[in-house]
Amino acid sequence: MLAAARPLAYLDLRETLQRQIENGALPPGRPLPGERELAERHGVSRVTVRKAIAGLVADGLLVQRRGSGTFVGARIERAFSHLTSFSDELRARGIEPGSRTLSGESGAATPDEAMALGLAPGARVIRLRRLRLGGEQPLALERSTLPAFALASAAGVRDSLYAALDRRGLRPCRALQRLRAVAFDAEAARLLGVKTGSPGLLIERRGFLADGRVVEFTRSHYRGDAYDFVAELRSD
Ligand code: 16G
Repeated sequence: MLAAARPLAYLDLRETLQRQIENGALPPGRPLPGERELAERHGVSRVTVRKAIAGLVADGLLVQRRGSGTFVGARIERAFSHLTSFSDELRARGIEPGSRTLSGESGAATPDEAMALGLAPGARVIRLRRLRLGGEQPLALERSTLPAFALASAAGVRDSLYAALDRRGLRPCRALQRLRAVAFDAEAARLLGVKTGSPGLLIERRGFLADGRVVEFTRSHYRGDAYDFVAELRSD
């Protein structure tokens, strides 16, 4: 029996789908069943299904891709207060991390880079620009600048920068981070597969070694529709 007459049926359906997303019955990236199938399965009208889906899209739990349907959003929770790498965080969540190097070079530090890394102006640095992927999905764009002592060359970084630093015993043990909201410009949006102007999170990280040297200055642009940054706070 259709329940279109029940004005709040879409809220029930929205809650049911939300629960299924949260408990993993509908895992990230999975296409949502079609409108007709959902309507039949839950005994509601297709209008109700459409309304429930619209609400979950607005909440970021579902994403609609033109031409290919509605998918469970692959939102990833990242700790904001632990020093981890992109690759480690994704693997811990059972997602295969990936990296596409867009450019890698070495050159003389600009005044900004010299300041961020605590180097003399003009010192040699290595720059790396990468598109970061989770499975096949682009999730972030990262531009890292490192002092020359940190890496032999940009080519030495395969999938993980921190793995490359680890191999030289130079993984940062402390970092300072700053987070800011941004709107993606056309180039970033194209690489990340989102619309120009979509919201993003810019996170700048300066990573330090135990002896106080800065080993990394990275500007990461994370997709706002894919990430939640979480931190535990204490009052003392
Ligand atoms: C994270 C870091 C970034 C670091 C990268 C290394 C944030 C905000 N940024 O994305 O600073 O360079 O991980 O990841 O967490 P990788 O070892 O997978 O290359």
